[in-house]
Amino acid sequence: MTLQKRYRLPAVLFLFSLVAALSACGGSGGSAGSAAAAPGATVIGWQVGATNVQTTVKAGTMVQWKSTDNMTHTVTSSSTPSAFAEMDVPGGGFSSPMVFNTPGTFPYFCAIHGARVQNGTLTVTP
Ligand SMILES: [Cu+2]
Repeated sequence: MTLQKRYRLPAVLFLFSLVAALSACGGSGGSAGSAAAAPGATVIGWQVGATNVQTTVKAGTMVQWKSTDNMTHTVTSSSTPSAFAEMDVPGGGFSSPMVFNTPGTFPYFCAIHGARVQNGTLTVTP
């Protein structure tokens, strides 16, 4: 085995992981959001500075997040593994409606502004 061969494989692996990381970052999230509230949806206000937002709903409830500061946000699960697909919240608009059928506690944050200034927990009861 030559010295050259020894170094070639790790370099290729590094490039592959870099491409994977970049494409994961470039993804625009699960949904583009919507302009209006869905009928019957529980609407959660979502803005920079909204921390420890606590909402409790019954299983089967439709939930939507609304940008109340006209800025674009995300609703991103902070569980590992992720408990739900990331949602985009367009500035001044709503996330796509999402029905939570499984009881549990779902912490989330905004991936654009960061968990420090934007985080909450959705609790779904049976
Ligand atoms: Cu945000």
